[in-house]
Formats: sequence, structure tokens, C-alpha cells
Amino acid sequence: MSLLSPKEGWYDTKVSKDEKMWMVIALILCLMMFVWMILWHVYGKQNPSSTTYRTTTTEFAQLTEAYIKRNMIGMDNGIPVVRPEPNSEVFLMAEMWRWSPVLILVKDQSYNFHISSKDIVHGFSLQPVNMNFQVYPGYDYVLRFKPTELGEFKIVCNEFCGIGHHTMIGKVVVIENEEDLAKYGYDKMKKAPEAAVEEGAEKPLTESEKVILGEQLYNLKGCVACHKTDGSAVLAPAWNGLYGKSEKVKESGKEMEISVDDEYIRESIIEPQKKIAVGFEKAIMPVTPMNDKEIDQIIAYIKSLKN
Ligand code: HEC
Ligand SMILES: [Cu+2]
Repeated sequence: MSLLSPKEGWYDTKVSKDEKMWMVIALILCLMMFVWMILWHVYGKQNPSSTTYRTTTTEFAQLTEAYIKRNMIGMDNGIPVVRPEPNSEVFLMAEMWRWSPVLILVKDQSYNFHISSKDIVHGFSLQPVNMNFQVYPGYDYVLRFKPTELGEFKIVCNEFCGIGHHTMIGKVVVIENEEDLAKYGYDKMKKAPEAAVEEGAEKPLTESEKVILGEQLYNLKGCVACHKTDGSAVLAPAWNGLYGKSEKVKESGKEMEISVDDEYIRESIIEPQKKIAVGFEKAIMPVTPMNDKEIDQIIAYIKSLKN
């Protein structure tokens, strides 16, 4: 029972003319909106007509990581850079709090983007063109993507996703030719050799393939933070001209002279504190777990860096 009951017999009183008119107008509006809902989808470019697959966060993360490993050409501020072939399948993953990888696309070429999230809901928002798309975990959204403008585009997250939300900025770079790469500092990057990334492939790598992989590791594993290749040695010894050089090191306080060869580099990576380069006693090199193959590639890379 409500507080104020309507008058007895209200159900049988006639609806007034005004009221009927408003109901008809509302009905017409409803029908118009309903029709527009369909037309908007087709003409309004509001909803992406995309294919969507069910996936899991783990599966999508594995696919993206394998994709990045196969196609990356370098790093940009700690995020891998990928240069996909036109018309290929491209993986882009949202995670707390980054978009990975950075993509280099060619103007007027099409790509099939697969977008998903590694953790929670994020929003894909391409700026400044203001293209928006909600990214739910567990779904692989396939969007056909054809850049028609040159330049650098930012991907921001437009779904509040936690403390690092505002730092979640990705990048798409649209180029026309090879010269454009230099503008973004991507001209020196190289793609990993195919033989190196095929799972289980045991084809021996050539020296130059090892050098490319070594350079990728140098970026991926963070050696780049301390070791430079332009001769500057602020935090740690520079890597150019390092191989073959004779160097003063300290082992348990005793100074001695060694020559930088494969064995010394291997030891420096596995046990950084054993022999310490004189002049760098204060800085501490962290232990980075690496397997034999990776250490070989690092050695090849250091060897390739002449003065
Ligand atoms: C936090 C800074 C830092 C990072 C990161 C770092 N190193 Fe070092 N590294 C040093 C310092 C400092 C030395 C010199 C002292 C020593 O020998 O321990 C050094 C020495 C070396 C040496 C011997 C060079 C020489 O002249 O004696 C090698 C080889 C080396 N690092 C490899 C690596 C590799 C490979 C990585 C990446 C997996 C790496 N470092 C990451 C700081 C760093
Ligand atoms: Cu986000």
C-alpha cells in the first residue's frame, strides 16, 4: 500500500487527448531511434564492425609475446618496437600500465589489429584522431586498420585502470618510406633473423645474426641503462672498443691486468662482483639471468662494437 492511493476507479477514466498525443510522439521517437541504431552502425562509423574471438588473458599474452619476439626491431623507452608487414596480423596488448608493442606502420597499407587486455578493462583511444574502443580481457578484437595520415599517434587509455593509468601511453608511428624512420630514431633498428626465433629451430646462427640478437638483448635486458656504446663511461665501462682491450680489474682487493675476451665477458655477466673494473668500484652491476646462447649473442654484439 502506498502512502497516497489513487482515487477509486482511476483505471477506468479516459486518457486525455494531450496525454495520448505525447504517447504517440514518444512512440514515434522510439521507433526512429531504433531504426537509427541500425543506420548508425552502418553509416555513422560509431561501432566497429569487427570480428571478435574468445581468448584468455594468458593465451593472448603468450601470442603477443611470441609475436613481439618474432618481429621486434628494437626498443623505445623500454617498450619493444615492431614493424609489421602490410596486410599481416598485428598484436597489440593493453596491460597495467602500458600498450605494447610500439607499431611502425606504412601509410595507406592495411593491417589486421588484434587487441586485447592482459589484465583488466582498458580503453584504446588513438589520439589526436579520437578513435575509441573498449578493450575487455578475454576477447580478441580484430580491427582492420588502415592509416591514412603520416606522423606519430599516441594511444591513451580512456578507462580508469588504477594508479598508473595516466602513464599508459602507447605509440603508433605512420611512415611513408625508410627516411621517415630517422625522424623517430628507428633507422638503426634491425629485425631479428628468422632462424633465431623459430621455436625449436636448431639452425646455427651466423655471426651477424648473433650480433643483431645481442643488440636486442642489450636493450631488452636493460644493459643499455648503464653500458653505452658511444664511448661514454659514466655508470659503467662503455662497450665500444671493449673487446680485446686490456683492462685493470680488482679481484678480492688485488689489482691485476686482464684482456677482455669471451671468458672474461661471460664471467662478468654470471658473477659481476668477482672482477671489478678499476674506476667503477662504486657502481654495482646486477646479476641478470641469461642462458649460454644469450651470453654468446651479447659477446658477439660487444665484439662488433669497434672504437
Ligand atoms: C646498474 C648498472 C649496470 C647494468 C644494468 C649492467 N651493468 Fe654491466 N657493469 C656495470 C658496472 C658498474 C661494471 C663495472 C664493474 C664490474 O666489473 O662489476 C660492469 C661491467 C660489465 C662487464 C665487464 C666490462 C669491463 O670493462 O670489465 C660486462 C661484460 C658487463 N658489465 C655486461 C653487462 C650485461 C651483459 C648487462 C645486461 C644484462 C649489464 N652488464 C648490465 C654496471 C651495469
Ligand atoms: Cu588502462
